[in-house]
Amino acid sequence: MAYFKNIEKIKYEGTDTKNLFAFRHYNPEEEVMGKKMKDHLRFAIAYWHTMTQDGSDPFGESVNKRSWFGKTPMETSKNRVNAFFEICEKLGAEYFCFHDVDVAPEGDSLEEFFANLDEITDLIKEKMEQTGIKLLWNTANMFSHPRYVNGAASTNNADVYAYAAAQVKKGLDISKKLGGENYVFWGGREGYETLLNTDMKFEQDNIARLFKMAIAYSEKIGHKPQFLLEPKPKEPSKHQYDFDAATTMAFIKHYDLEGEFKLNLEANHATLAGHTFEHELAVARSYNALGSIDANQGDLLLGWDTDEFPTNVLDTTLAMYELLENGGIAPGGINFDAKVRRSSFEMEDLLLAHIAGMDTYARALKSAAKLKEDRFFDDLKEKRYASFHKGIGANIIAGKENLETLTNYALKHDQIEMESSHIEYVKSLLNDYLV
Ligand code: XUL
Ligand code: CO
Repeated sequence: MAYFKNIEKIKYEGTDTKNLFAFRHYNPEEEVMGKKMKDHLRFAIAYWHTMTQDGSDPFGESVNKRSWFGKTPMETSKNRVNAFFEICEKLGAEYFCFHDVDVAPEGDSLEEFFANLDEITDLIKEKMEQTGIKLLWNTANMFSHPRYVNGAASTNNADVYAYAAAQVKKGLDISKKLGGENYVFWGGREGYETLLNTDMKFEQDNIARLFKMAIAYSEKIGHKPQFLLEPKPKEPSKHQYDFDAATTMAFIKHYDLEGEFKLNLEANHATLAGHTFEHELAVARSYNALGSIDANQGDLLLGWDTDEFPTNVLDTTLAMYELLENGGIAPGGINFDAKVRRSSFEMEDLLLAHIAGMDTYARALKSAAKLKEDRFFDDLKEKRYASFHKGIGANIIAGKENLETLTNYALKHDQIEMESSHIEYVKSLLNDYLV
């Protein structure tokens, strides 16, 4: 059964089209800098927002109209698989991402949950084979159920820790079964509410222990996806341990996980941490740890995670520039961790929202490629740091100077000529690059 009967596969029609269900900028086969747009962008659809979000909020009940509800939770889950792959195919998205609980009901016991997962992932596997759509990453939801009130790997309760470990093991088994290219850990409740009753070091040691068990198990089963940690500063925890890219890198380095883990960075999490998205991407890139991205945007007037579809061309261009500088994002991708607004409650809004996000990233790719080809930022930075390319600056970089030699130099050159950045002019020129 088709869920979007009246909507054909979305095609590129250019900016003159009046067709709502068409790409205006995303042309998958078009080459940008010698590579197909689809291979630069590696778009992935998020199962949770697309299939399970109902549009409810703390002040109102669900509003989303969805036609995949069956008579039992398992029937609904099966219907969702069919609807989900129809969405991915219609959008031409080649990847997808999911949490264990998104795809199968938890039932009354862990054994039942695992059995449900086996049945549903068999169906997903079939769909993947039919369509050629691939698994970018999966993850275990270790934050929604009441057992996780005090965290999963950071819990005070060893039985909860064991339950979380079982979910991770199953997640890796599923990753192997479906050929997952990455595996994500987002520490939803790995953090604390108050330090009054919290041993921060003990909890972080335990988190690292679980990660090491995951590495050991993936080696044992001969399937090693790229492991990714996803930073977020707060929500649901008041303070989350993986606050931002820099904090998460400190954790990775402290526990000798470098090389094993990279980062999955999300735009809205960056802004919640008080950073721009490009800042987070640049930090990760400086550690050679830029793994994948969760594409969305927040509302800067609100202090929570609104997970909106990305539509800001400047922000996404600066993000895409970081991805190009990184030499691409593979084996990661661009996953739309984004949900439709409450007022967009029709089924077709799921397609329209993704089209908007994909078109925005396509514009960003074209803009970023032009910036790179023109050496816009390269020239700017080269000029800005020019004093380190010659004379005393070059000597500093070469390690030839010390505090005494620099003091002798400074005494003779204390009337320093400074240069203006003309940054307003730079920002105005940058606007010319936005497609
Ligand atoms: C929550 C969030 C998660 C992770 C995966 O803010 O971003 O959906 O991406 O658990
Ligand atoms: Co995310």
